Amino acid sequence: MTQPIELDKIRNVVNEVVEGTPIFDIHTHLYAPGFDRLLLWGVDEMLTYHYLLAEFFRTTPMSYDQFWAMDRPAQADAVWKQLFIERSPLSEACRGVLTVLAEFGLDVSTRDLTSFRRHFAQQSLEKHVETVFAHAHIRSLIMTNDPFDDQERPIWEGGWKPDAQFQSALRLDQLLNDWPEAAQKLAGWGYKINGDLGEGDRQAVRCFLRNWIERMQPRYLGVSLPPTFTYPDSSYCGQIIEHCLMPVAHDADLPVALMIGVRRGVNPAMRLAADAVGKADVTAVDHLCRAFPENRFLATMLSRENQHELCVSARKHPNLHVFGCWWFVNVPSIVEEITRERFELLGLTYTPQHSDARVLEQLIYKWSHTRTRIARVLSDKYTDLAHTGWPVTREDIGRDVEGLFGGNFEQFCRLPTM
Ligand code: FIX
Ligand code: ZN
Repeated sequence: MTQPIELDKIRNVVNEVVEGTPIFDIHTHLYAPGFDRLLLWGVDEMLTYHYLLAEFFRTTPMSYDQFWAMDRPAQADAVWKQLFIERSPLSEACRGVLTVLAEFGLDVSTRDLTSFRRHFAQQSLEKHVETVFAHAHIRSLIMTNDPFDDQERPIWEGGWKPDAQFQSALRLDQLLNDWPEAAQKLAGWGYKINGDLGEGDRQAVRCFLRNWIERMQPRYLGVSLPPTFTYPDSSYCGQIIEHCLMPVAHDADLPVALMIGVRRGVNPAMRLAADAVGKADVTAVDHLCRAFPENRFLATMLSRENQHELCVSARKHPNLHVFGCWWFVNVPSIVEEITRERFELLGLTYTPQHSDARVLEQLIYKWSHTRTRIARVLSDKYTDLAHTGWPVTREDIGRDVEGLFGGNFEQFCRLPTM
């Protein structure tokens, strides 16, 4: 065994290891450059991220229609003026934009959006992707891939294949949350569906899932669910889970990612920024893990109030892997609280964070802000450990952080670990 770290050096070593360990980002909304316009990047996209728009609409007399009628640069100008010039940009989403600009060496004290735009206009996309991965210190990421998305589907049908850097996840929101609409689409694509979700329809849905698993080679099958989600349940969603999703995921040896607690479209005029949060019933997760012990589940919940119960569920079910501080709980104060709670209840058997990045450069701020919080909590935990006389070594910290930053997920998914 190597030398234990002295108590007063633990914080420095944890910071170094957390900074120096590459990350496998297991849930994003980014696309590989081969997806063309679907990959969003640049300062105008960052400024019009839906997290910022929800804040912008609180500050402007402009109507939703007026805002949506403008082109992207004009929208970004409006957001910059309201959120960065007229008031200090101290929300987490605003600070994120500044973290990114500063990381590229741009002088944010100039407040000169035109010069920031010039920097991004000079980049070539392929090279820029590499630069962003290097700055964020990411080794791979997982996209969110939706066969029901009319822009995305043709790219897969054209033969696009995931690679080590941009991996895939098969997203099934429409199938599970809106069966009547999904049934019509499946029928339109040639599946034999009559809409009653009888055995014929179930067979067709299983066939659809197997076809897309074959095509996308996903790391997991994922779905976001409302706070009212419950299981067992005689609803279409409950039936599809039981008769289609579980058997197919089991046979393909793929985990199912449950993202629970989103109330979609609370203010539809805000478009992507329209969604809100609700406290869900964690017993649904318990029931699934118990009813399908041969299946594996990844789970994240949107409500702060659900986090503790989810940890307790994971203690009861080895086939449940908790991940990420999702969306509204991805703010420093709550990340710190949740991460502390998870270390205390689950030790090192979970994945603390995913980025949920929608714009390429957001990888930089989402991970730099997260690293700071994780390092702070981990330092406290190793210090407590050292106080008992347990020898804390750099090797042990390195091993643990590799697990937290992707290794635990790879092991849970039975992927080859890096
Ligand atoms: O459902 C999801 O995967 C959510 O993360 C998104 O719908 C949401 O819009 C988002 O970007 C949150 O970070
Ligand atoms: Zn997401």
